[in-house]
Amino acid sequence: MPKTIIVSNRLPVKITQEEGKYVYKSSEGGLATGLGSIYKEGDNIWIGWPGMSVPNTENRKDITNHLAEENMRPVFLTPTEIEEYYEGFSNETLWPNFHYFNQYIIFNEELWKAYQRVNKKFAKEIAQVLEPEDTVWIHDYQLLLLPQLVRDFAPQASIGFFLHIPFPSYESFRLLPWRREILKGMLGSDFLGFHTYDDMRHFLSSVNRLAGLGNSNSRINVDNRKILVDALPMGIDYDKYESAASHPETLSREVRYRTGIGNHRLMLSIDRLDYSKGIPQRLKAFELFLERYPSFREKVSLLMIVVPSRDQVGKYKELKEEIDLLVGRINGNYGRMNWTPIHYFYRSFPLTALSAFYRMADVALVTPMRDGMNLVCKEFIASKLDKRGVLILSEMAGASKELSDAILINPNNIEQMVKAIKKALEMPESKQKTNMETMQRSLKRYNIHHWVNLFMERLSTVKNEQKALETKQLDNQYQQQIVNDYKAAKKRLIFLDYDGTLVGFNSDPLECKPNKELVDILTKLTTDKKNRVVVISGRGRDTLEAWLGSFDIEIVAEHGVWIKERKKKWRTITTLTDDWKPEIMKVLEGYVNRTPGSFVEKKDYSLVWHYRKVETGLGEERTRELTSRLKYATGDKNLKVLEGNKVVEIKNSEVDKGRAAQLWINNYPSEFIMACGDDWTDEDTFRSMPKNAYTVKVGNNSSAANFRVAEYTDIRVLLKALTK
Ligand code: GDG
Repeated sequence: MPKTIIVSNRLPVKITQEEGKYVYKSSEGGLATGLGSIYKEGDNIWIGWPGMSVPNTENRKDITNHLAEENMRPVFLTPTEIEEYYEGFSNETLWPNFHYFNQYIIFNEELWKAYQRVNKKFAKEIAQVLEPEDTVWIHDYQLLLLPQLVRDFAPQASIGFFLHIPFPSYESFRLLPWRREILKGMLGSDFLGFHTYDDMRHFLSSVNRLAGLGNSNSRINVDNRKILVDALPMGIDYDKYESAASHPETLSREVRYRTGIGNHRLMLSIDRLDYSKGIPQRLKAFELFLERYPSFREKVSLLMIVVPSRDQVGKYKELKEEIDLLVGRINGNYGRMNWTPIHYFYRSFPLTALSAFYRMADVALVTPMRDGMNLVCKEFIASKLDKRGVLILSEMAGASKELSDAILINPNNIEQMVKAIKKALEMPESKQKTNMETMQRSLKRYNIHHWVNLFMERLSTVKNEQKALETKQLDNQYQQQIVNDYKAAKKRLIFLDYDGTLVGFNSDPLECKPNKELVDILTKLTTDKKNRVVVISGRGRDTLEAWLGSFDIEIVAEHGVWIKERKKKWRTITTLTDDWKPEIMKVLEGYVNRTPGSFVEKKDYSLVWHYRKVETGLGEERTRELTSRLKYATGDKNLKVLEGNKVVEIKNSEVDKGRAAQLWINNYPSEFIMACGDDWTDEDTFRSMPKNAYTVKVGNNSSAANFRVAEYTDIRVLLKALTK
């Protein structure tokens, strides 16, 4: 039975040493809960670092055995690896870059090398347990290279990747010297999930600019493999937070805390110590609020939990000092005997304590400068059993895309935060309830289990799509099979695309004339009376006539507009009109005016806008605009708009290569049928072929063809083999 392998930097377990013995406590994190339903079943397994350095081999064995009982497998890291790969490259290079704190990035080749080494170490661990049909789900920024490393030794594996932090815009990401290697690592996946659409489009844009790979319908073609990218906001274990809010321990804590804090109204914030969380900005906003609205003094307190993190590292140490100073200043200036403005705790708490805080808070202040998602705001909402309470949420948190009923703020705008605090504290209860209900409904539905199922479903969708598109390499054995069938047949039908299939690409279109080798091949093919050879091309009929007219050959020109059967005259396939051209031409010329490097090609029954020479990205942007504009302009005209390789083509909707090929298939039944082509227009030909036909694709893109070769020269080899 195939298994699922979860991989993350940390295992969902906390190991401590008490009196020389190891004590194991399973982690209560959202991810661990959500994935619990997966990794604890059958042979499934979770691979990761156990969270401490274990130098002794015997101890490692003990830990490995103990964890195996819990379906976990440790990757042991040395103190240097932890320092360089985890604290270094992951947290001092990737973390600031992905959160737009680029001034904090450490660029260091040694740290990058350590990151590569440790990713390889994880890959080795996976290799120990991976079997051909298994699924691998890799998590987060510490393991960006891992998907490709796994792909290298298991080309067929199902590999999913989820990024828990933001993916930065191209302008930020490009700063990293190792940006291409990082993308290559990620593109080893079959499915890549991000929290928000913004993260996903930033990723696609970097892939386009740095790896030169475009996308359509959120799918990218990488090395002959289709991969899927999607926005998949992570949810929380809603039931857990809902039921914790009525747990007796939570209720008794609430009573205790109230005695300490008094009956003041309460605002709550909970974060790990990190510059991305916007803690000083929040404190300044609260200070300004107290200054500006004296009537709220002695009535509202801020309960601020900061969970200790990396406070020996320079930037974090400075941040901690800044927070301490601000809290001291505000409490010193505004505090009274019976009222403390800020209750500040630099420590972590058990779940029931958090739950009591969530219950007590009138307002949650979740104001990060950047956050992949932010689960605290979701937990606050799930804990509000009486539906009272207001969420103030930074628009820089992924969660803001889902929780539009919160008061959304820009954390750089202190004035706006001050107003939001006042608005929240004055919000009528009825309004609080309506907003809370809407958000609760959504979080209940899109909970952590939904997220896990959806991830798995998306991964298997793309795997199925890949299987459906499987195109075999045309090796010697298959080639021989084609040759044998060809020789045995009395009637044969051969469809050949021209550019890219019979000849290579050349920037001078006139250079594409058949050379001596091709003339020889076509002569042999067309002089065999058993053959009907149809060249089926996008080129205009004059050129094709001039180059191929001397052979006993049949021709389809302009992607199926014009056809020329043996010994007959050129004709159009149906009664076509071109009276639509002037109007569409005007639209296209408008785009040529605005887009240097682009031009329009005029054909008898189609117009093509080319943008090969336009600045990368701009052409694609214009294409989106143009195609949506053309949707309206062509709506009543029986035209279709097709996006190709750096072109947009508008043509009569009756016309495509497949329809033209169909005419021969119907009129000239043959025992041997073969079609060769290289681009998206040839896919129509492939799809129109009967089941017993041989279809051969040139190049790496996914295709409906059943065989593939690398270059046009391979087609020549095949055609020579047929006529030998
Ligand atoms: C990443 C992304 C993304 C906090 N203090 C205590 C405590 N917590 C719990 C909270 C919450 C979790 O920690 C923090 O969740 P976040 O979402 O804020 O951030 P991370 O998990 O660190 O980081 C983030 C997330 O991944 C998921 O994809 O949302 O954007 O940075 O669950 O309740 N838990 C306990 N005591 C505490 O004192 N028990």
